[in-house]
Amino acid sequence: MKLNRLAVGLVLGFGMACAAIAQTTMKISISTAQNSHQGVAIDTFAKEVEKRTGGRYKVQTFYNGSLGGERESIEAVQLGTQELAFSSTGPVPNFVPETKILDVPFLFRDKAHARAVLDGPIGQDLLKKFDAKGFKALAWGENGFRHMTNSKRDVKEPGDLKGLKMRTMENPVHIAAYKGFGIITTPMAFPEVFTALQQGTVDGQENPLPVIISAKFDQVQKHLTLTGHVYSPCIFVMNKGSFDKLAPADQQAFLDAAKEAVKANRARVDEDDAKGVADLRAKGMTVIDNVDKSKFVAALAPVNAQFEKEFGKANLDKIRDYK
Ligand code: EAX
Repeated sequence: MKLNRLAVGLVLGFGMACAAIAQTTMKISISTAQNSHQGVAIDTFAKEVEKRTGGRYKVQTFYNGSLGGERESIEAVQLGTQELAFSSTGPVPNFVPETKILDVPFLFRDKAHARAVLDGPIGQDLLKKFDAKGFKALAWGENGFRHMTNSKRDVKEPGDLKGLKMRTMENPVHIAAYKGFGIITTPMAFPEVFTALQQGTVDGQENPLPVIISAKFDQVQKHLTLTGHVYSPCIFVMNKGSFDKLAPADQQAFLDAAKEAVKANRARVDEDDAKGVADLRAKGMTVIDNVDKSKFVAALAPVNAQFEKEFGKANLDKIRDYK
């Protein structure tokens, strides 16, 4: 009798201890620093997931491309060797071709327009396209409007871009567009960019202010022009199997955590955009902040005609006219 009670007690105690420590750890990565708009995104995500699942799920965060560049991390998520990634859409068309349309230059008027499209039916439909490719896309986040930097000259007119050797993302739409500017394009993973700029393998690159600042490109680039030539979304992707295995309430917790993370991410992009130019000038960059955008748009007219053929003018207009 006494022994039985002891046995029951032991079993109960062991069960409770197991419940208390039943914790699953998942990995998430970014290519930028922790102190960046993307770092804020995954730090918030990790905190929210832990909070919303009562600590049963823990998200381990990796920064600076320490698990690989964006293409590699998305590949790892697809394979399931890594559960999650927060990435720009740069390499995403290689996995989900439908997302290509979002990287068309001069498609979005401003951040409010882009955010409305991504949060609205067009963006939400695109998220569903990831399902068939082994992903669960949790939410759209933001990288920001991309601007050109280089070490050679001030870019005031589209013609000034001609002949510059620039690193681009591994994104077919970007590569086609920048060729249209007369740029010599060199696709490269982000973790290699700083060294390539430093060693002069390339003259320049293009990225949003939050990336230029957090990657300290001011140390290796002199000239910045606020071209805002393309809006760069980010996305939270998760391995589909890992997501499907979660209980419905936990799936909701992950989705809600991503939503909270996006709020913090966008707020940080706004903050960096607001003070970025002054910061970068203080660090010695020349910043051209008054280009005539219509000239840059005009320079891309032939490429844009190609994009209208590829994506359908109606589909592009649906995004352009979205209110
Ligand atoms: O996501 O590769 C890029 O230029 C990206 O904008 C950067 O990794 C941040």
